[in-house]
This record gives sequence, C-alpha cells and structure tokens, in this order.
Amino acid sequence: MAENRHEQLGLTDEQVLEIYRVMLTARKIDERMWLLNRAGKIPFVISCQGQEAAQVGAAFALDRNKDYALPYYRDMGVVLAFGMTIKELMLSAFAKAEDPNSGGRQMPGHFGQKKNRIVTGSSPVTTQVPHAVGIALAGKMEKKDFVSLVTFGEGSSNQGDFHEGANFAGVHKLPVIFMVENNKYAISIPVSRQVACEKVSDRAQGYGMPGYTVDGNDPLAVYEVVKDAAERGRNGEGPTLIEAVSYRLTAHSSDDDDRTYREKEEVDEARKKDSIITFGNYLRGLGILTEEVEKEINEEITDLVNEATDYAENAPYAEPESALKHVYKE
Ligand SMILES: Cc1ncc(C[n+]2csc(CCOP(=O)(O)OP(=O)(O)O)c2C)c(N)n1
Ligand SMILES: [Mg+2]
Repeated sequence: MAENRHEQLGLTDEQVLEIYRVMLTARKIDERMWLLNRAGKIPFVISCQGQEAAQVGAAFALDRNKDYALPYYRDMGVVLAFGMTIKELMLSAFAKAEDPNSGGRQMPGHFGQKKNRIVTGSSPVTTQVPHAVGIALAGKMEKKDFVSLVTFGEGSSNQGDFHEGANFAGVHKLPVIFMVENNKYAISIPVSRQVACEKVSDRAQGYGMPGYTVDGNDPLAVYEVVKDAAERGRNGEGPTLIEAVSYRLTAHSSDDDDRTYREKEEVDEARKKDSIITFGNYLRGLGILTEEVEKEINEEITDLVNEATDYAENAPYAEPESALKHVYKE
C-alpha cells in the first residue's frame, strides 16, 4: 500500500475523492470548451488545465460557506469548489442571458457569483488583489472571522496592484491569502524573464508575511499550506503569500499558438506531472479510486457536461434592449 498522506491532514477518503472529482470536472469542462471553440460554437477559452490541483486544494482548505474567493480567469477549480455549477460555466462560455457571472456580458473567465462569495474581477490583471485586501479589512473592522483568498498568475505578481495590496495587508495584518499560480508563462514570456528573484514567494519578506512555495500539482501540499494560512488569518496573525508551482498545459488561450515560443518536448515533460494523473495514481495506490469508482465518476461528469452543453447551447441570449442594464441607474 502507498503512504496515506491525507489522513495526517485530517482529510477523509471521501474528501480526497471529492477533491479529485472537482479537479476532473474542471478538466472535463475545459476540454469540452476547446472542442466547442474549435467547432465555432463558443468564442473564447482560457484554460485551467494544469492548475486544477492548486485551485481545488486551496478552495477545500477554506470555509466555503463563509470565506471569500477572488479568482482569476483560470480558476475553474476554485469556482466549482465554491459552488458554481457546470451548467452555469457553460452558460458563460456560450454568453447566454442566464450566465450568473454577467448575463453573457463579460468575457468567459470573469467569474462572479454573489451567493457563493465569488467576487467578480476586471480584465486588467491583478485588480482583484486590492479588492481582496479591502474585503479582508472590512471583515476585520466588523469583527467577522472570514478570510479572503485571492489568486493570480506569476506574471501578474509584477503588477503594482499586488505590491500595494500585499503591503497594506501586511501592515494591517489582514486575513488575506495571496496565492500565485505559477504556471511558468505569462502568455509567451517564460518565468525566467518575469521575475529576478528565485521564488515569487521570496517577495513575502518585503511585506512582513510568511511566503511558501509548494508543488502546485499536489492538491494535498496546497491544502496544507492554505489551511495554515487561513488559520493564521482567522487568528489575527495576518496575510500569507503562497506560490503554487505547476505548468500551463494549453496555449495561453484559444487565440494563442504556443508553438511559437515553447518546445513540444517541454510540454510533454510537464504532462507527466499532470495532477489529474498523479493525484489519480495516489488515490489508486490507496485503493480509493478503484476501477469501478473511476468509471462511475467519469460517466457521471461526462453526463453532466453533456447536459450542460446542450442546455447552454439552446438557452436564449440576452435581449438587445438589456444591453445598458447595470450601466446607468434605472
Ligand atoms: C494590466 C494588464 N496587462 C496586460 C494584460 C494582458 N494579459 C492578459 S493575461 C496576461 C498574462 C498574465 O500572465 P500570468 O499572470 O502569469 O497569468 P497566466 O495567464 O499565466 O495564468 C497578460 C499580459 C492584462 N489583461 N492586464
Ligand atoms: Mg503565468
């Protein structure tokens, strides 16, 4: 038998299987979206592929009935874990009126859903960081004990918004978890051309908070460090910077051709560490993901994705007359 690593984190077999299910759901939705895009049915895809472990591991370490998520465009795993449904994600991909994120008005990946405390972001990267800090400040002032999780790419960690937000949160000891999803690229720019320090987490010291770099392909490693960060936040000990290192398995978006700036061999090598495979193997090794369970989960998710695709494709677009809704006072 393989070593059981989740028990010592206080996770049950059911919980780790659920983590895997959400990761696989994100992957399968994403794969479907690429097919729909290439078939000319949806305009744009920006993938989570390669980052599911970090996203779902982090979300499961939070109190998903209380904490706030300020995700970025790749965070399908985060928003699924926070309660957004497959159908809702598909409605967004098809830009239909019923899309809960924006009624089909925003580009896909601009996640926002008030009832699940998923806070909508803007297209300029990293603007969600000061928002997360503001939410944490409000929580502290109102003596509530929630934390806010804000995620962004390593490229985005070079934006002023990150540095301003991190500094303010450090000074005021706010319950914010800054999680950098380091997928090694910012569109065509490799990480070696983005940051001069060795690890993005090294930056934490400058803002008076602890910084950790963890394997972003391992949901348990991410879970552990986010769990600790949430506890620190709730205890009034302030923010934490976490860097989850993985690899972007797809092109930047459906409008990008990554063959122009990276070798196929590099991508193939990274695929060997794909968390869907490696975490699946961990669960198989412990007899949790048996052949029977795996077949059942796969069929279940495929059915749900099929259903969601059909529903969203046939759903109506917003009425043209509603174009100015939320723009001017009504
Ligand atoms: C302020 C700003 N500058 C540039 C862009 C264009 N842009 C969109 S995504 C992106 C790359 C971001 O890279 P990273 O933060 O590493 O996230 P990743 O896409 O790799 O997950 C850029 C430059 C933008 N949206 N906003
Ligand atoms: Mg990146």
